[in-house]
Parts: sequence; structure tokens; C-alpha cells
Amino acid sequence: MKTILITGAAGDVGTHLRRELAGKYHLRLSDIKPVKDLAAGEQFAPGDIAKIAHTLRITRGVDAIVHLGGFSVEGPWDMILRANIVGCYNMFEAARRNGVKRVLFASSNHATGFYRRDQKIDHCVLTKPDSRYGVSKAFGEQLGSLYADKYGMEIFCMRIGNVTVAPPDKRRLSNWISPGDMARLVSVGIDHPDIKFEIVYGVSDNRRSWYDNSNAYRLGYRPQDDAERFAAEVLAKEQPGDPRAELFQGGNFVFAEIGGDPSRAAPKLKVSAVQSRRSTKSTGSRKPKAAQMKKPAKRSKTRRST
Ligand code: 15L
Repeated sequence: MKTILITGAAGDVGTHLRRELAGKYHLRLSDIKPVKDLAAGEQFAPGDIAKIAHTLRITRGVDAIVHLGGFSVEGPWDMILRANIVGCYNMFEAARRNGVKRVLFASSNHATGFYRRDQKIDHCVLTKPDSRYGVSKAFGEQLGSLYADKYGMEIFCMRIGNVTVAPPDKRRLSNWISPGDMARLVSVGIDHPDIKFEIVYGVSDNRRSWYDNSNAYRLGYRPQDDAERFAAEVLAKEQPGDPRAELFQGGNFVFAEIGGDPSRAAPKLKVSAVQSRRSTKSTGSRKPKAAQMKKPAKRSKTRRST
């Protein structure tokens, strides 16, 4: 049985994966926080990914790494830098030095969050990050590309949507992935015999999907869930949102903050009516024309985006 290192294992996605992958792999679970209630086949390896000595220790002797660790939403630059840039570099570098070829990188839909919702995007589009967080995910993908080309490593980048038992809002009807499908995608990334560098979308088979996930399907991903079964319930309680969040795939992550403080409100953007719907493949270079900067709005308490 393969031994798999999961970083960020104390988080939500890690917790779902532990349950879904139990018995299939030996799991080495790493996090800066304690990982509790270890089951048979699980081992805890504490570590701070911003420290190379720690990443060298936790990656030793594993068959593959599922790198979930880092800051998982928009945050101040110093936090993103430490956890998602330095931490990500340390993971790839430690994997290389320890001879671990296969790395599954938890990228995010926010690496492409500035694509409009009326665009369908595939694995070939240019990144369009919607936040510092999104930039850090684009960075991780590029680092993976470097390690694949330069060192022959096997890199599987998953642009993950929202991993929850049920999609919490309308946006997530398009980017939701059930825990079961997430585990199915991770298993493809671990067990596919011929990965060099791949980008796939971590989404279920959602009727409202913004993604052409044919690359994942080509590699053997067979999602079994569709967010549509939650649609009536989700839409019934959906409140009218900010038009900017309606326009872009990244939702609230597209907002800018005053002075870079994510707890403060975004400047107002002038948003024209959504242009005619295009369901064809994106060019990858087209800029959304509808948004222009305007003067700042009032302070908001919201920090986490939807
Ligand atoms: C992400 O990348 C975040 O890690 C997660 O917390 C969700 O916010 C998700 O994106 C999303 O877009 O719903």
C-alpha cells in the first residue's frame, strides 16, 4: 500500500480526504496544528511548511504528496508569502531532495477567478488570479511546471472549487465538489501511471459548471455527483449579491480592499450589463471589459469570501 503525505491535514479538505481515502493508502498527516483522532493507517507528522527542515522531515519516505497546506482564502501578503509561496517552494524542493516524484498540488478556482461566469474554461487557459491567494495558486502551478520539466517530477495540479457536503450558495452550484469526488480525483492523481504535468479542475459533474474538465476525464476521473440536486434549496435562500460577484467566477475574491486589508470593503466597480452569453471556449487573453475602478465604498466586516 502506498504511503501518502497530506499537508494541511487538519483543515476541511484534509479531514474529508482522511475519511474518504481510509484503507486505500497509509496516510501521513501533517499540519502546524494538531491532527486529532488518528485512525488505523494514519500517522501524524507535525510541521511548519515555511521551514525547509520541517518539509524535509515530513516528506521523507513517502510515495506521493497531496499538498493542501497553506492559507486557504485571501489574506494579507505576509501570510500568503509565508504559507503559500515559501511553504509551497519548500514542499516541492523537499520532495525533490527526498526523491518523491509525485506531487498533487491543491490549486484553486481562484487562480482563474477573473474569468467571467459566461465563459467556459479548460485546463489550457492562462491563469487570471482574482486575489493574492489566487496568485499564490498560480505560482504553485508554475513551480510544479518547473519541477516537472527540470527534475522529471510528476505534478498534478487540481484547481479545486468548493469541497463541502452540500453547496452553500449559487456560485458553488458551479464549482462544488463532493468529498467523494474529491477523493476520486486525488486517487487519479496518485495512481495514474503516466503523469508529467497536468492541470485539472476539482469540481463534480455539475450541470452549471464553468469548466471544461476533459483533461481530468481523459486521465480517468469519473465524478459521481452533481450540485444540481441542491439547486432548488440553494436558490430559494440566495440573497441578491453584489453585481461584481455575479459577473466573475471568483465571486467576492475579485474585490479589492482599501490599503490591502481584506477586512475592509472594496472600491465600487462600475459593472455594465452582462454581455451576451458565450458558451464557447475562452481565448484565455480576453480582458473583462465591464469592470472599472470607482471610488471606495464603506467598510465591511466580511473577511472570508464566497
Ligand atoms: C478556495 O480556494 C478556498 O480554499 C475555499 O475555502 C472556498 O472559498 C473555495 O475556494 C471557493 O471558491 O468556494
